[in-house]
Amino acid sequence: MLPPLSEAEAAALAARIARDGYAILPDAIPADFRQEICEELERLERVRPGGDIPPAPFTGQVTRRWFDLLNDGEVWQRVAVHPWILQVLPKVLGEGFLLSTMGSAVVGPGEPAQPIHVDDGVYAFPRPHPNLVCNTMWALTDFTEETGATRVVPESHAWDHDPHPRKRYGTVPLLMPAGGIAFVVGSCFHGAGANRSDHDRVALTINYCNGSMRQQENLMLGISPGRMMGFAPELQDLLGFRTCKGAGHIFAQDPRREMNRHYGGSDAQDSYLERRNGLHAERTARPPA
Ligand SMILES: O=C(O)CCC(=O)C(=O)O
Repeated sequence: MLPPLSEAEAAALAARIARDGYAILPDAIPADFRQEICEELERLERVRPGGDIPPAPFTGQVTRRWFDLLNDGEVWQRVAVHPWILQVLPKVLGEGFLLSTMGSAVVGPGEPAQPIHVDDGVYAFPRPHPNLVCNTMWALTDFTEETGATRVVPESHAWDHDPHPRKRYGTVPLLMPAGGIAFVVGSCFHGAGANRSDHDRVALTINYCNGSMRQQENLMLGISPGRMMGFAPELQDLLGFRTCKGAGHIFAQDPRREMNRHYGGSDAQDSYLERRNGLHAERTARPPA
């Protein structure tokens, strides 16, 4: 069990994120929690081998990305509500922020560097703008130059343009031993580094957004309702059971009440959740050229 950050620690971290566009929080994932997550990733490799998307230049040729994780093992419910992240993000994204997307980023040996990009490009708003997105990169193995630590362009979050695909930027690596979590705001230029080691760089990318923005992964439609009703209230809030400045209502109220009326008592055992693993090969087949 992690003791809470002090208010001063949380404020200092938020100030660094505001200044640089990113900040590292070391020793944020206790060893037993890390072990549980790694075992769950091994289980996913067995049931949905190679990750949930086919190899591609941007997302990686030998990088395994699993999504829709809240429909998988229970451990993901605890990942989403990491207490230190929940302490820091109100200072970055404002109250009422939402979980936006959860994915793994298991970068295999030999993977070249990912193109430098921003995570809030999905909104296509003119820059600079208030923080819409904050990613949290979870280092489950050491993030080093050799293993392909995420690379960021310091202070780029304040720039008035998105990265140019062919331009080379001055990047720095987010070096952290396994167990660290790095916060990277959505407008900060960044990308996974090249993995020149002989082993996987195992990471999660757990991404949150301002509470009035659409979530990047369609969590509201994707998560089985019966299952969602069993989640902790703070996770339900992150999924949209609470309105943010009036956005996201049902009958002009927080959705929690209507969700309980509609789905309270629903069966958490949704047979589709097993069938979806069986659809893996179909889902990840490369489209015909
Ligand atoms: O894996 C990383 O280091 C960065 C991942 C990332 O930026 C992305 O997939 O959008």
